Amino acid sequence: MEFITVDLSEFIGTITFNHDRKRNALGRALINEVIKALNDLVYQKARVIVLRAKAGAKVWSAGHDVGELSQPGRDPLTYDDPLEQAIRAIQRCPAPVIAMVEGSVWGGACELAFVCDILIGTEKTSFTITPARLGIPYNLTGILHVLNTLGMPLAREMFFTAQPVTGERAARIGILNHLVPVAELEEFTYAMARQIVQNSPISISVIKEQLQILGNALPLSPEAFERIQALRRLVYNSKDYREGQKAFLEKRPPVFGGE
Ligand code: YXS
Repeated sequence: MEFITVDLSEFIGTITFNHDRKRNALGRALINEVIKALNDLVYQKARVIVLRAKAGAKVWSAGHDVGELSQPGRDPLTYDDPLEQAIRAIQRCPAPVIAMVEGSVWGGACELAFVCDILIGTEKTSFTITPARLGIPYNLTGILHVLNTLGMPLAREMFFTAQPVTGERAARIGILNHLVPVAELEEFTYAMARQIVQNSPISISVIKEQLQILGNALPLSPEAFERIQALRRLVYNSKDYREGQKAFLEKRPPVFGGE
């Protein structure tokens, strides 16, 4: 594996992001390795999987690889986008996935962390939801995942301001299951993983899937769905979408005109 490392010990799998050069950006190649690792670990009877960055990481993941976002006029977050595939792989994984979040989390990586079953962070953890900073409409399932995790007031604040939420606030409002000192993060996370390993894997996998089905059960009329797709097309056909990516690649603040 080029962009991650994988380990399995005493029924506990570990997937570690290992692409510091791009701050663990979620490009297609890295995502494909994560999905393969999840499948391999389940095949090898892992009963819980820890998803993490390397110890001491300042950035857990910088989110979707901006260089791989679609050209203007095309949907940037389609069903088959690698990030969406990774999100579904975590949701469908029969073993609980614990996000051990050391460092800052950006954009689509926030959603990837939010769909993990348990999130454990430190005072150095932060979450920044960035679509509005890049002129991106985000997508329906992603917004549902964020809404389910944050609730409406915080979801609005994070989407509209694109400002970081600190680990301390994330723990206080329930995004993080636990906030522990950096020095204790690994020990605390793996102690919880060992607790899970002692329980019935078949019971846990069935309860996980029931929670998944109920968590995503929102009625949506075909008309509402079509309206949402039309709204999203407005954004990814906009000049703002072009400007968001251009500004990032030119390492300058974007100048949005709202059209
Ligand atoms: O210039 P070089 O070649 O050295 O590469 C730099 C960055 O360009 C690269 N890099 C990324 N490349 C592609 N996609 C990314 N998301 C990304 N992030 C970083 O990594 C090299 C080192 O970055 P640098 O120098 O900025 O590191 P730093 O330690 O000073 O700052 C770390 C970050 C994470 C604070 C900074 O890299 C950053 O702000 N990255 C962008 C975070 C972001 O806006 N992510 C959202 C991506 S779009 C997304 O996830 C969804 C589509 S959405 O927006 O809808 O949620």
